[in-house]
Amino acid sequence: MNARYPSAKEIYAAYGVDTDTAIQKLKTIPVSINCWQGDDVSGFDQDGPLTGGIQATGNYPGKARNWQELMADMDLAIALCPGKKKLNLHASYAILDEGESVDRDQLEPRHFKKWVDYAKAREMGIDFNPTFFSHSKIKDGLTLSSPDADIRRFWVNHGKACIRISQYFAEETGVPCVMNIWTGDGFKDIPADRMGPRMRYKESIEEILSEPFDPAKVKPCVESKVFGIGVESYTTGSAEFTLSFAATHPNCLPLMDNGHYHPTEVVSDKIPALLCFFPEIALHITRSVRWDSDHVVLFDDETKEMAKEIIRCDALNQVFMALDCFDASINRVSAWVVAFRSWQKALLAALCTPHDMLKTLQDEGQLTKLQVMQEEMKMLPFCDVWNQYCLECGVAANESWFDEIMQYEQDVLLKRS
Ligand SMILES: [Mn+2]
Repeated sequence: MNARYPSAKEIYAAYGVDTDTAIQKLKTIPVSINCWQGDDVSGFDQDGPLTGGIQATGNYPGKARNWQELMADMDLAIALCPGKKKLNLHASYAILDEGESVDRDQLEPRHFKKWVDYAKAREMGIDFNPTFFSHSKIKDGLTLSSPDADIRRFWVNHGKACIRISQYFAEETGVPCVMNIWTGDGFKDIPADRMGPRMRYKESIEEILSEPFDPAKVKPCVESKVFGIGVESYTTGSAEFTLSFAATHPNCLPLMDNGHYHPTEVVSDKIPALLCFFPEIALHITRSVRWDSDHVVLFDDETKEMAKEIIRCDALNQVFMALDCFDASINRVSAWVVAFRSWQKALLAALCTPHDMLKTLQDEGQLTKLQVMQEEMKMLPFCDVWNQYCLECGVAANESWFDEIMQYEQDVLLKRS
């Protein structure tokens, strides 16, 4: 046991917080790790640039160039993080045989068997994402909302293929698969028709969801966005569009990416708003700096506040959590680790907050004392609880994990040219 833990436990207990329970609880909460942090969202099925309004900036050496390297890098990241993990894949990470060529509308479960084997060996479930970007069949920046019926057909078929693959993931791993639909569809400049693309988008998603699936196993989501690079004036899948779609389509969840809103909007406030209406919601946890920049998640105020809302609302069984950040300017394995550990810290801090006491102060109108207590909670010895959690999970609590990353960089990453 961490020498300072008993004292920290006692201090928290005085506020009615059982840190042992918090630690045990956190070990059971799955958080999805996005595979695309390892290769700057390149995927394995094309060599072109990243399109669809997203961008990975930086050119740090050592990017994974194939599935073997990506899995090896992810293994190191996983080993350095406490807590329960889930794997988050994009369809562009299908693993084809040597010389095999399969377009995205023809993908089958067998193209993901190696990922299933990988996940099962590590006792992870799998989340999935059809890939509606970085592909030649994006016409004038549009996929599911294109006026071209052939283009829409291709992408609808891709979505349907992904439903079948998601069902396969759930059946193989025994864990429900969250399947997120996001497209970068939109316009750089002022459109002449805003509703037309949205009506086509609506019909296309409905067609994708007409593919049979077990809603207990496959959780389709729709993710909104405010704008993208080169898609500044209009986004087909806006916040209002996706939220309304999810609200009116059973078995479809809203997914909120906290980089996909106006900079002064906060997802921490949207979580409880949506939980008033949706039995289940999904999150992409990221950090946007002035735009949807997908910076590495940190243990910062809004990250903490998002975790607090999930715990406060007693919604751990209702909120599917996935990281969605990617930074090509720093060591990519370290980026994975910092992001995952930051969200773990946020969850643990939330689990160690005396929510009932604070809620009572609010309900009794003791708002001055509420402010005092909220500030006081920031000074509790959280670090000692974190250390104990990491100790129990068999990972380093302090920055010493970084030594392993640096060793790996020397031994492996820098040898990739
Ligand atoms: Mn996202």
